[in-house]
Amino acid sequence: MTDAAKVPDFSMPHDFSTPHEVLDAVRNAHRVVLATHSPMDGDGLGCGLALMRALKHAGKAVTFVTEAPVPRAYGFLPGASDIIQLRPSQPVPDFDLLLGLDAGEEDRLGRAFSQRPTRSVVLNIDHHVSNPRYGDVVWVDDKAASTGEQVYQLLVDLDMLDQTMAQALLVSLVTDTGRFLYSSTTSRTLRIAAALVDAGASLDHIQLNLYGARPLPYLRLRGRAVESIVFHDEGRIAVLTVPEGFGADLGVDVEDIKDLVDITVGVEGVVVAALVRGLPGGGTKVSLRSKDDRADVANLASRHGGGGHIRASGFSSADDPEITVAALLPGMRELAVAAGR
Ligand SMILES: [Mn+2]
Repeated sequence: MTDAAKVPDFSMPHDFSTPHEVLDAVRNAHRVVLATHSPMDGDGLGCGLALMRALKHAGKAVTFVTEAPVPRAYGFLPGASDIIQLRPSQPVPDFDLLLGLDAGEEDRLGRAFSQRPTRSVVLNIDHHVSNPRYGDVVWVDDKAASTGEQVYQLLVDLDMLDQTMAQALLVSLVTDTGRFLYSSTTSRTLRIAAALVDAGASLDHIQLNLYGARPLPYLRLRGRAVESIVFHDEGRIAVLTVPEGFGADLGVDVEDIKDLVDITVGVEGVVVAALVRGLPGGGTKVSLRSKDDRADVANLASRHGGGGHIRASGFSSADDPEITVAALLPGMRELAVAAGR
């Protein structure tokens, strides 16, 4: 702290409120479909559960759809079992509002977007800096550490927040900020977390049910992953390649595999890390992480057709993992150099 430290202002910043078009779109809707990126993470799931509950209370017909299984780890949250996993041939329920949550690209909403009714409204609520602003009503706030921050504000402005919604949104905040430790965490994040706790949400409940209750297969998977990390450039770059089917014998979720990226970037000395996942039916999904703002992985991901945040981003490739890694490494080396020593 400098001696010129300002008197802290504990009020919410004035520049943060729900855009009125967003409030109008939600208020005017009758049949709402909620969707997030597939497979979903804790942020999209928490936002969807909170909104599902709120909009049901408001008398609207609401369906929260997904095309990938709901991660089992979040089964402790009320409403998680009401999320509809669409079968490949199953039509998306009819709707007049599609509420896209935490989806940095429209494609990530799946058939809820691609098969939307002609006269429906698409509302895009997201915090990814690379969001192309798809949809009819757009609320992208790249200062938000999670979409949960935006949905918190939306539910406050609709005067609908209750304890159950607050708990779901606290999961959004906690999971997307690495338990409030990532650089994306702001004082606003913490103020909103405090407000959620005031509304009855419990951090201990999340600790006991999520981080303090890891299934043994999840931990075994992480052990295997540690053995498989390949380091480059004197340990400043870490790449973990997981072939399709990695951990299948353990019965883990896709979400558990995606979490492995935190191990790669968590190693001492690593500046830039990648998790390179082979996909069923071919192709590769890459998650990038950085420990230094000068190593901008959003920029690197965008060069490969993806996007995200400065320190967390990703992209997809039609190539297999080996070719993808070879194409990716030069860019990772540039970032490791940009970050200095
Ligand atoms: Mn998010």
